[in-house]
Amino acid sequence: MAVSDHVDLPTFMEGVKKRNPHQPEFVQAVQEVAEDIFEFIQDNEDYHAQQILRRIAEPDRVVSFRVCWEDDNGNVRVQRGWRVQNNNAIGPYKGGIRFHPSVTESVLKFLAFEQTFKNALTGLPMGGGKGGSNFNPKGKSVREIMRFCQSFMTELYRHIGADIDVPAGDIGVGGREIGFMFGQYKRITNNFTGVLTGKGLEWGGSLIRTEATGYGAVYFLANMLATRGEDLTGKTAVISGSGNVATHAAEKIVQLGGKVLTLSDSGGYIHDPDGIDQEKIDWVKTHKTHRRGRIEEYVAAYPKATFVAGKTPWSVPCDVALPCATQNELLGDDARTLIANGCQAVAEGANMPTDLEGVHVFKAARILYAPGKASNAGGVAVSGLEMSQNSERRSWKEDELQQMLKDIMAGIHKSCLTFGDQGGGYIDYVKGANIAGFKKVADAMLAFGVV
Ligand code: NDP
Ligand code: 2IT
Repeated sequence: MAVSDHVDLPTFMEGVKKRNPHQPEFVQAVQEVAEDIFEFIQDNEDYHAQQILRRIAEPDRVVSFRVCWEDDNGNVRVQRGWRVQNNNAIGPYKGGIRFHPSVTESVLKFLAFEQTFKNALTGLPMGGGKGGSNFNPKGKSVREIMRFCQSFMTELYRHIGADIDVPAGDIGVGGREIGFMFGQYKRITNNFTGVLTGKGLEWGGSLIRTEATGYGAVYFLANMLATRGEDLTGKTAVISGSGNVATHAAEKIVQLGGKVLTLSDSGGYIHDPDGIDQEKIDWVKTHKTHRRGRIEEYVAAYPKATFVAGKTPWSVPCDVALPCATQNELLGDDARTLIANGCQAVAEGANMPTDLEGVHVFKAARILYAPGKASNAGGVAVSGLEMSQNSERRSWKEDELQQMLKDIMAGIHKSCLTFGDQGGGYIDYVKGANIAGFKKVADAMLAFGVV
């Protein structure tokens, strides 16, 4: 009998904590997965003996580097950059780049770990990775952002490649930053290749990549509601964030007949009882993305709305909730409040927005609750399609891509049902997503032996 057979969940987690001191986000992400996987692998000697979960929870490598740049006043600034290559069992490493002052090795390790399962769920051949820097884009000029992106890529380029590791955007990194980084990659390597996704349409990007994460999250939500014979018509939605994912989730909710009540940023949330319609969403997009404004200013443009400083929007009664800002933005008490106010379904647009206590509250209440690795996979899925288009030197039409995105989200939903159906009409989507994602990566790893 393999020694690892005797390791139970608490002992396993003790080891993870010991090996990753001061990395609470990473430990949290591993724990959430391990809780489901331990039960699943109980009877599977191979997964145990080959220590598959232990190996997935140890990144293939973590590259850490210095990023020097000059600000507009000629001051030398020094940031830290990372690329975490978590696992490439089923395809090249793939995952976004985040620029935010809260970025640490722990945050990027948790994101790369989650990405491994998420990418497997899409059905496309992509491994899991994540990168970023503690650089704060807020208040920086466009020239400063360009210089930073160029300096970041001057180190990153040696670790990535179309068949090695393909980064994309995440918090603080959108089309503009991808452009600066792609320009620098091409300048250094003289190689025009699909090394990044989220590119501009003129230089190898894919239609609907910008919309894909938010749209996909709402498609997933609609799939969940359909299991109970419901749809989004007339449903009220509370959404956090006001960036790429939040605004496109809001847009799709409105298109499917729902009413969006809130959006937020790190300063607080706005509540618009009339509903945030397409015209108001367009205002938010321009205001946040192009003018780099704050959500607080929404109330000057739409005076019936109120702004609540320093708070998240979970106390606003709603039918469905979509956390689309950042990790650990929805805590145990918030989950209890949502349920007490009658919320039926939660679909995560962000990565790990619900803390472990909140996850347990949602599970115990048996509501429709989708973890980010299932419901926000639409973004990376269209990134995967962008990679295919680049390899083939072609581009699909918008309606073809819309259909592919819908099909992929429905496929992920089906995988969750396969492994998460608990009987009595309850589907544990966390368990379903964890097991379905794990199984695909684990089976590939078994084929490769001990490497
Ligand atoms: P953006 O940079 O476009 O927007 C981020 C939004 O979240 C902003 O409204 C920002 O507010 C808010 N936010 C960021 N950090 C915090 C914080 N610490 N506290 C409160 N609010 C915060 O990023 P995205 O929309 O792309 O990403 C949002 C989430 O979705 C992230 O968890 C990301 O990992 C996830 N995701 C993104 C995908 C993508 O394709 N872009 C794909 C899958 C998941 P402020 O302006 O004040 O900073
Ligand atoms: O968290 C995510 O899935 C992303 N930020 C998108 C990754 C990608 O490679 O498109």
